[in-house]
Amino acid sequence: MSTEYTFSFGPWNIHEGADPFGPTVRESIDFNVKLAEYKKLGFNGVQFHDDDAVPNMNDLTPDQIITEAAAVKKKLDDHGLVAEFVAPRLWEDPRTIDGGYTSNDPANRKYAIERSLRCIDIAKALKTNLIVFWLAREGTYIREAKDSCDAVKRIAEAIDTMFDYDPDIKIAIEPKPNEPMDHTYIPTTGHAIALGMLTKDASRVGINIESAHAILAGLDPSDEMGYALAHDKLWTVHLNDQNGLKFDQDKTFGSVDLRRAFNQVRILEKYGYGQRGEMVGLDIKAMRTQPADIATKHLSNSREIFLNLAEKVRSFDTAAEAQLIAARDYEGLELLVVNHLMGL
Ligand code: GLO
Ligand code: MG
Repeated sequence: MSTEYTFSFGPWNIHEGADPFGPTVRESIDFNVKLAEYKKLGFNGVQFHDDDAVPNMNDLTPDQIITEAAAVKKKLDDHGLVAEFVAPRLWEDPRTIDGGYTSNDPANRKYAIERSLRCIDIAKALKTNLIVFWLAREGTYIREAKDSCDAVKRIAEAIDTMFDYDPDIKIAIEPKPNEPMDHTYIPTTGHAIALGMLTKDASRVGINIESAHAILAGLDPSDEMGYALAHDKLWTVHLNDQNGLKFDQDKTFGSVDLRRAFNQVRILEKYGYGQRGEMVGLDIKAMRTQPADIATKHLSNSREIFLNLAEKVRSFDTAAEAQLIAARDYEGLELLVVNHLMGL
């Protein structure tokens, strides 16, 4: 049975095109207008930061936050959309300059935990139990600034506090090795899964693998996926592409390395990813050069490339593959794959 994939992206993937060296180049699009785009582009799932749902949450009481989030849930229902996950945005507030859970300042650590509990309230109001942890500033610019042993324990303690607060939530860690930090404490899938073992319930800690982040760590995204799948921990993905070791590019899926993308789809297909409700999440930026009226193509194109690659996976000659593997003819296997991708 072929998986019927459902796709998701976050509202930040439709954006104004600013980069560190230049201002915005496209008008801001209202959240409600973005929601109306989802179905047209072929997407059912909405990924959220807590403040995508409740932008002024720092100025509101917990009850007010829940009321606002419930209104967003109503909008999702009106558009026939579902919330896939909510992620606490712990990298913009002045109190998270030096990290959230790993900040050296106890008052700032307290803020990070409070904010995470409000993020859980928002997730519950949006009817999702999945929290994504992109641990943006949980790292250092210089090694001596923090204690790396303490830091990891502090992240685990923060997770425990969240688990105590709500018995149903699960946390999918999105590892990334660098940017904005020089080094982060949870750079890879292996680190993230092992971090789960320091918490009170490892079964509630899983993974969100982003292709570009794995590549930035010098790893192959499909192997990272395989590692997570072996632990039954691949709970969502952030598919995109990345042209080598530079800033996090978030390019259209498959646009740099088609074979690398094929192998990601291949392992997802092989292990039935999506059949238990996991979504094919994208995390992709439009090029800065893209005119505003066509600045959503990166999303629909990535979805199309994913689905076409799923067909390529299904039509791959697995009998020839098995024979070549048995003969240890990996040169032959290489040609089989490349010819298949070339449509030969
Ligand atoms: C940045 C991350 C970021 C997260 C998002 C969800 O490098 O990929 O986009 O995925 O904030 O937590
Ligand atoms: Mg991401």
